[in-house]
Amino acid sequence: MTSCKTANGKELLFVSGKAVFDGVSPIRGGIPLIFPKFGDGWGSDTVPKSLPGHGFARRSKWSFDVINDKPCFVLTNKDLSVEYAEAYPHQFKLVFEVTLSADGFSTAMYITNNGETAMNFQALFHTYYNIEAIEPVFVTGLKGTSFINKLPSANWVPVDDREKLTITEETDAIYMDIKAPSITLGGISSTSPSANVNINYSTSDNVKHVVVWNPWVDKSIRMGDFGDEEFHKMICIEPGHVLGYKSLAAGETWKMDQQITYQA
Ligand code: TA6
Repeated sequence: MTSCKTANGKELLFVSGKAVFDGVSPIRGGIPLIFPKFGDGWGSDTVPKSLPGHGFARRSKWSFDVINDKPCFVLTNKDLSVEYAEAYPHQFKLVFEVTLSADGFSTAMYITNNGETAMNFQALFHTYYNIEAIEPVFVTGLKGTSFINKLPSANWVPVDDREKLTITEETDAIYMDIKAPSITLGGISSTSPSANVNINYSTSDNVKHVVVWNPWVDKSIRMGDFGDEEFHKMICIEPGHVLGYKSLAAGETWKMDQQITYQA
């Protein structure tokens, strides 16, 4: 999903001007669907290291379908390349749904284990939000939440005590067990200072992990499919299950969803 405009024409999602649309490379922007792996480490050791970073779902061709009268996109293990199927030998079905509303949208992903044994995975919506400038942007709803700071030079910060998280350097943090009912992204519009995007999300087992990411200067330069200055125009707020892994029993389905509401 690479674009969603509100009824008054506000584009909520960011896509890099250098994004690649060759059908195999991950698209730099929109909502990359992350499965079965987010990253190595942090308890994800049972998810094969041979899989590419952020897994194969965002690199695979999904098919359109209508299930229970709802349009959706489907990916199963039968759709995988030999390489990915060998690296992740499970029978699974992913169903991705988008529901539009006048002031936003929601996305849901249903992950079903169609095999005979338990299936371990991580899953996340890697949502890129469109902003006018990074300086005024802030995120609320993370206060009181522990987070892992993924940057090599950083240390573990036990709890974030900031009412408003602002971005003044490369930011790559995995927040655990979000306490607030929703996360709010503010400062996104110079013409409408009170405008914000409200992000509410849930999972079947109510796990609440959220990654906040902005590559800032140096990482932007290192990313070939991202403009050197585009860190001014985006921030990722990514809900999912990425600390440790989810173990899904045979025949079970796990749901992850996010509701995005634009408030002018
Ligand atoms: O979600 C944050 C993150 O894991 C960052 O560490 C950064 O690597 C970003 O994802 C982009 O990853 P990608 O594989 O899309 O280049």
